[in-house]
Amino acid sequence: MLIKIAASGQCRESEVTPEAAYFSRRQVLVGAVLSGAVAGVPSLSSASERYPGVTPPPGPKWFTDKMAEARWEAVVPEGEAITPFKDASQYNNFYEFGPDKGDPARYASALKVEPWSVLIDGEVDRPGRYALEDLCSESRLEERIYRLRCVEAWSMVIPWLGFPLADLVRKVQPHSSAKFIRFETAYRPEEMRRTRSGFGLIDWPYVEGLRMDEAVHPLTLLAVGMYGRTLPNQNGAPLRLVVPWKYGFKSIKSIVRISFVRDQPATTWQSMAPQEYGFYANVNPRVSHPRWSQARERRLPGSLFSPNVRDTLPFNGYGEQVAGLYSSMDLAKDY
Ligand SMILES: Nc1nc2c(c(=O)[nH]1)N[C@H]1C(S)=C(S)[C@@H](COP(=O)(O)O)O[C@H]1N2
Ligand SMILES: [Mo]
Repeated sequence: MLIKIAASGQCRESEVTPEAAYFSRRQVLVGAVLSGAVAGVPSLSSASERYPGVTPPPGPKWFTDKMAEARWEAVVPEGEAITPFKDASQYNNFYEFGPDKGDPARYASALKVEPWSVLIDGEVDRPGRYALEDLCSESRLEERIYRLRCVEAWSMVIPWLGFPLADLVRKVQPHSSAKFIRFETAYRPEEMRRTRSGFGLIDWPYVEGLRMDEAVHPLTLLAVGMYGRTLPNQNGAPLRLVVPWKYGFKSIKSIVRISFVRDQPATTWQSMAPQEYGFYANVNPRVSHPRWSQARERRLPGSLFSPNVRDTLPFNGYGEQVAGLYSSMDLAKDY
């Protein structure tokens, strides 16, 4: 995968910074990586010029302010088309609003996303309840165009707007005893219609987790927007995780709690069906789901007559950047 880094839509050779070098090499220490930002070239085109047809709703002031200095196209997968906004925002998995792909778009507007705060707890120096704008106050928004591969064998290419999870980790200062991060989605039965029924399979709230080295990897993003606007509710507003080399279920939506913990947390899908969904959930064409192959995927949008099927890549195409995190593991066992 080739990755282009630019401060604006125009990617000039001179703007390809050491970050680009990072992404083409295997091992570089985290922290040095994305902090050396491209010099402040003003972004020339507005979000609406980039994504014609996407009408940004009025975002909160902190978001608008940050957009003025967003770094566009910080990561771009070479030669792949961005999925139309319509598909990315109408074909969703967000089980709190129902099991059908159209349910989140239909029902997630009931979720009240402003104001929003996140509880930071566990093994950290600076625990507390943070307003969302305070959590990202020191971070610059970046646009990351990532492949998203669902465990159900469909995929999209989505332009996220967010900041590295590593920024947040640095801000709250975990202790060395914190080996994993546990994330929790809001659980609000009044606003999330599917969580009201007593017979759902899922034990709410939705929970996900990452090992600390995965969490601080520079590709790991906390997204607050997509397609040059705030996140639609159905995509996990106002704050969701994006881990592009893992199956989509790791990318937990509408986060209200981030806990720094000693032990590997019990996560929603892994707890529900451990023989089908692992904690690591790295995209792996060689490890089949017990009920279907993971070797190929349907890139959306497609149609019955043109299903747009392609080979699934190890680590969803991000192996060069992340395979080193797993060098001592058997990924057929730790799937
Ligand atoms: N809280 C929560 N987060 C979630 C889910 C969910 O049901 N609830 N579904 C996951 C799955 S299976 C996928 S594929 C992605 C889908 O993200 P998208 O709808 O923004 O494309 O969200 C993930 N995050
Ligand atoms: Mo998924």
